[in-house]
Amino acid sequence: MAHQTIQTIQNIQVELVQGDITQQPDVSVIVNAANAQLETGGGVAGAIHRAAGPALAKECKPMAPINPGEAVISSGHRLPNGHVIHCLGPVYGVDQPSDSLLADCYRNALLLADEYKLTSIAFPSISTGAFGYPIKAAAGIALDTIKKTIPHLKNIQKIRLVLFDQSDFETFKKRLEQLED
Ligand code: AR6
Repeated sequence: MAHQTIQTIQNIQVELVQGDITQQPDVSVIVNAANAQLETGGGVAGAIHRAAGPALAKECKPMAPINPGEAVISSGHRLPNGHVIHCLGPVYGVDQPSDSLLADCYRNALLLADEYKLTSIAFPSISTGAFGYPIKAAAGIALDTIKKTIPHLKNIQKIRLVLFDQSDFETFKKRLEQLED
């Protein structure tokens, strides 16, 4: 892996990697930056549905629509991961308050994975593509929420953030370093 950084918070490993969310075979569940209808879309959702195959959209259909901040779980189908957690991020400046709705995504996904007794999870950067959330603010919310949720987790041992672009990876890395203070 080209770029990777690891920090341990209360015995849980928090990792940042630059890469593709569909190429994380060593985690139990990956998170989808979904649309409300849980359909194939662009970006992360397109990549996940393509890799999982059409059975994923079929399984998700009865769970749709979901609301901003909500998380629902499905199986992983042809993905190397057993499960996918689908989160609807806020459209920046439209779904309000965007900051707490984005925090809800990370918290709800972590608590849902933990409830399913899953031990490792990988997130993309939710809302920072088509939904327009500024990356620096989104990185702060993602990492702060992960840190605040960690004391409530019983089963998860590893939390990975997968950043597609090198500049997004660097932004998250700076924010993670600030968390150590
Ligand atoms: N792996 C990891 N990160 C990725 C990948 C990938 N394969 N592809 C893109 N990213 P987006 P959103 C990054 O647009 O903003 C969809 O069409 C990307 O660089 O996937 O929550 C859905 O159907 C960006 O930083 O999610 C929804 O309608 C981040 O992932 C809508 O877009 C999120 O980009 C959701 O928008």
